[in-house]
Amino acid sequence: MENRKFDFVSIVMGSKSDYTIMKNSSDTLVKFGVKFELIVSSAHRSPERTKSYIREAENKGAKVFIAAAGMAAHLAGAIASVTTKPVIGVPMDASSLGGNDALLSTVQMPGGMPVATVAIGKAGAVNAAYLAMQILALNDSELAEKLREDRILQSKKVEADSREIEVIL
Ligand code: RP5
Repeated sequence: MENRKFDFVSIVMGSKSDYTIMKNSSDTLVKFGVKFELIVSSAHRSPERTKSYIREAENKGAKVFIAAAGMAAHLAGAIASVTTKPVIGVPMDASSLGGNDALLSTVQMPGGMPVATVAIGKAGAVNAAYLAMQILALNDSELAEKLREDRILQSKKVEADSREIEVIL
């Protein structure tokens, strides 16, 4: 059988408990028709599985990795250590520190080992998907056009929302 490769985004979460928030990432990719894989694998609890999955996903055509983790969040950095594909880190609010622990653990990478870190929680999950698509769109004009159209829709929504409640003298 022909071994067909296609570009996709890989979403890795440190725990199933991250899924409620990270569904916002996968839903955003679905909305734009972008293929993705989504798995649970932990930097701490299943380091070997994480490493071997990243290598397999890269071989299958993963072009961007989204890594979501909370607390002492090392998942994005651990993934960055085994691939040169772009890694986007989403800090999860999973402790009494409100996600600030995960934000700092994710963003403070040493030079030469980047993780593009987005906001804590839902906005970060959505933006991770957008950023991943913007990276794919560098080589996909159809996707680039969809992203341009989405910006126009966002602008129109602001105007429509304002019209519903605005007071202008
Ligand atoms: C992190 O610890 C996970 O990414 C999750 O955000 C947090 C708590 O995990 P659970 O104890 O809920 O599995 O590794």
